[in-house]
Formats: sequence, C-alpha cells, structure tokens
Amino acid sequence: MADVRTWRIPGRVNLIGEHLDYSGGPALPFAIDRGLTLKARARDDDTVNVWSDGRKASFTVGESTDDWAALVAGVVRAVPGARGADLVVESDLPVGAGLSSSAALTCGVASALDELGSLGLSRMDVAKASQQAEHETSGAPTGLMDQLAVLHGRAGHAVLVDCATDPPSVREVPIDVEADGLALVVIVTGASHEHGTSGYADRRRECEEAAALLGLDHLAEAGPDAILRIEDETLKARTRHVITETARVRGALRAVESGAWTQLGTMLTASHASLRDDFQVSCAELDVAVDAALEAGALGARMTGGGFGGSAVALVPQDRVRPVRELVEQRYDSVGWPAPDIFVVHPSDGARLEA
Ligand code: GAF
Repeated sequence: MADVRTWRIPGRVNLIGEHLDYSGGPALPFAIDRGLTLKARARDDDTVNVWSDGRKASFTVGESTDDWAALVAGVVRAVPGARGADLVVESDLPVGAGLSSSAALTCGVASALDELGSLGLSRMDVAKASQQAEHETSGAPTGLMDQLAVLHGRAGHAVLVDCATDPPSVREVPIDVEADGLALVVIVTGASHEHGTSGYADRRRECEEAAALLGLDHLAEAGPDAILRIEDETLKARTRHVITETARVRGALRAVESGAWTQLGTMLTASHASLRDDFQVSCAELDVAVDAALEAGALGARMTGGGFGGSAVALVPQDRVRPVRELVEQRYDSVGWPAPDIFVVHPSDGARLEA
C-alpha cells in the first residue's frame, strides 16, 4: 500500500488590491489559519477517488465530471503527467465565502499530484494548473492572486503579488498588527458568491475594453490622465478604480512596512468605497458589515476577494473586536439576515506537506 501524504492548504484574505490581478496590477493578500487538509495516496491505476464531506466521487485521469468533484477532475486534467490517486479532503474554510476555498482545493490537489508523481512542478506551474482548472470548470476568467497567496503564504507575512509581469512577481512582506494591539477580523456575510455566474467576467471584459481604448496591454498601466480620455461613464469608473486601487496598494505597502495602521485603515475603507461605487462589485450585506465595523471602532474595513457576496475584512483594535462583532450581528438581525460568521485571522503559512 502506497504512503499517505498529508497536505495543509490555507485559504486567503486579500488585504488590499482588488480586481487588479487580471489588469496587471498589484495585490497584498495573506494566507489565513483556516484551510483544507488533503490526504493523498498514489494508485497504480488511472482512477481518482475523492472523499469529502461524507461524499465520494470517482473518475479516470483525463475525464471531465459535472458533479461536486468537477474542480478536482479539472486539476487532474490540467496537471501534465498526473496519475491515479486517492484523495481525502477535510475543510475548516467556509465554502463560497470569498476566502479562496477553490484555490486551496485546486492548489492542494495539484501539489499532491506533483509530489506523488515526482513531476517536478514549480509553485508557478501549480498556480497556473489550478487557474486553468478554475477557468475550465467554473467559466470565471480569474487571475492568479488567490493561488499565489495560498502557495506562497508565510506566518507573520503578507504576500505582495505584482501582476505587471507574466509570471507575476511574489514577495513576502512582514506584517504584525497584533504587536500593536490590533486584529484582522473576517466577516463572512453569507451572501452567495459565485464567480462563474456573477459579474466577474463582465468586469474583466470592461477592464480589457478600457485598456484597448487607451492603447495599453493592461489597465493597471494607465496614468491618472487616462480617466479624461475615456468617455463612457462605466468604463471611466472601472478605470478610476484600477488607477486609485493600484496607488492604494503602494500606500498600503508603505503603511504595513512602517506600522502606520491608521493610514492602512484609511486605505482599506477607501478601497471599499471604490469597489462599491466605481467597480460595483459590493452588495448590501458587505456594505452593512463594513459600515457597522467602522462605526464600532475598526480603523478600516473593506470587502475582500471578488465580491458580489463573500467576506469583508476589518482592521480592529483588539478591545473593539467584540463591539464590532455585536454591532454587525445586530445590524444583520435588524434586517432579517442570518447571523454572519465573524472570526479573527492570522497571516499564516502557505500550502505545505505535513507528513
Ligand atoms: C477572485 C479571483 F479569483 C482573483 O483572481 C481576483 O481577481 C479577485 O477575485 C479579485 O481581486 O478571488
């Protein structure tokens, strides 16, 4: 019987730099202390068995499926040389919460297939196979930020992912909000979030259209004057988000590096306003969570991830975490929404082989 290898793959929170990866811009995500455990064992045939949440799916290497394991089958197809395997997935990461449960699953499966078959893939190869599986399975033309955060995360660090180059560059950035009495709080709104059917693809198309009008390969290359050169109000607003968000990431990076938390908070909140008003990817549940967190004492708060539901992140003095939780819950309750899941996260290690 082949050895069982155990992988731990985290989810991620994006601190700032939203909807920039596919436009050639920067993002500053970090891996979190919630994620997936994947147990993997090589088989000597071409069958892949997957167990998760009390369910089992089986398929042959190269096959597509349309059941819950479709994403796993997509990864097996995207990893050249993949062989049969038994895979058991356990998760403490809420699914569909904008915390990259899909990237954790796809990167975990690709990493396991690589290791079981001694395929010699780099982390960038794993990230790209994972992205390909996501594109083919969900139809959402996502960027590479999530995969790179999940793979390159490191405890006590954020991951600066700069998509100005292909492949993107990745740099670890130390971050320690707790030393200064602060916490990073995630609010899982419970509002549904599905990039395959949301406006994600529309936003990407709009950014590409704006870049083409400006004669650029990628919209994040645009200078401030670009807004004056676009007449269409929608494309102008999308461009304004990309330009201002790119500048905010640069500012946030300086704030993180110097521990200027009040400034960081201001940039997080400005990022939310831009995503809500210019990029139009927020929703009522996210806006209520952000407003309540700020009202209860957060230094800053914003939606995180692709939006249209999912989660918000707030930078909160430790003695205000409870008031933030109570006010968000109260606001949700007052409009009849289910209670959100609210928890503190810590920048954590990326995907790793545990045993
Ligand atoms: C989703 C995508 F998967 C990422 O690539 C990124 O575009 C993000 O939305 C928005 O910043 O998580």
